[in-house]
Amino acid sequence: MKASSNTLSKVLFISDLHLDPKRSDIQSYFDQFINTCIHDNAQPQKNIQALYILGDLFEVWMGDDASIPIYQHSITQLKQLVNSGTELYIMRGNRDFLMGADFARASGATLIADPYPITLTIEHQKQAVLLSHGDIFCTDDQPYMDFRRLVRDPLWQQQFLAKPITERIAIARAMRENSIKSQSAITTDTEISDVNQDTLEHIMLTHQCQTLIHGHTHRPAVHQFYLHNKNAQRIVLSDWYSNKKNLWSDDEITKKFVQKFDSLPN
Ligand SMILES: [Mn+2]
Repeated sequence: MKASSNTLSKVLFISDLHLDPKRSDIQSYFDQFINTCIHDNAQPQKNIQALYILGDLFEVWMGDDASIPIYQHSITQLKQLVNSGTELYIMRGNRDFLMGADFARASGATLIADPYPITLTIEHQKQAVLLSHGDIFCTDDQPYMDFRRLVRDPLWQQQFLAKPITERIAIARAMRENSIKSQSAITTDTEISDVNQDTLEHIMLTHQCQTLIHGHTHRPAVHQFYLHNKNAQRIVLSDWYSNKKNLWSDDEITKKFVQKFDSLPN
């Protein structure tokens, strides 16, 4: 097979796009990204096998009934990507944790749990890789972890989603204002806590994965460390508005570099 230096790889990982109708620049990057994938799927040997979106695809999600109409354009884009041959896996983040079955149906995505172990074939070797949004590792921020436990409770979600949309928006606004007062990490992106190393090592060991890919902290990097006396790595994806839309592919996990979306072919 002829090697091509300027094509996307087979499995892609992105997170923290924070798509927002008010941010047309990010929307147009997203459109360009999806169109590039669809274009590649039409080329022999250039198809994108899978796209993993590891949380915070959307800036806010107030329930499928409220938010699908707002994000219909992006959802249609995702569906077209799936129709062109890419498997789409989406994890809920701390912004869009209320994405549900109607969203999955409309976008063609499979919603995946957090954390989520997968097997990637890297340099002809199968490797266990753990995927996460990343906020589960931020255990130094106890107020945030308390908040997370509350809003991820199925009963709380059921009751929240049963309320009228206007009431849900008001509750979310009040929660945000409350969190600003308490200086919790969910306020602004610069205040997001970083991960706790002990927590993530424990979770990686539980899943027997030496590689972890996550987003959320908006601190893109590759961290190398030892886990059970073996090399381990933690790949942190960037967000799409302050750090310029980086993505990771399964190729790059071996190459250890971040590919700028800006460098993708038009
Ligand atoms: Mn997040």
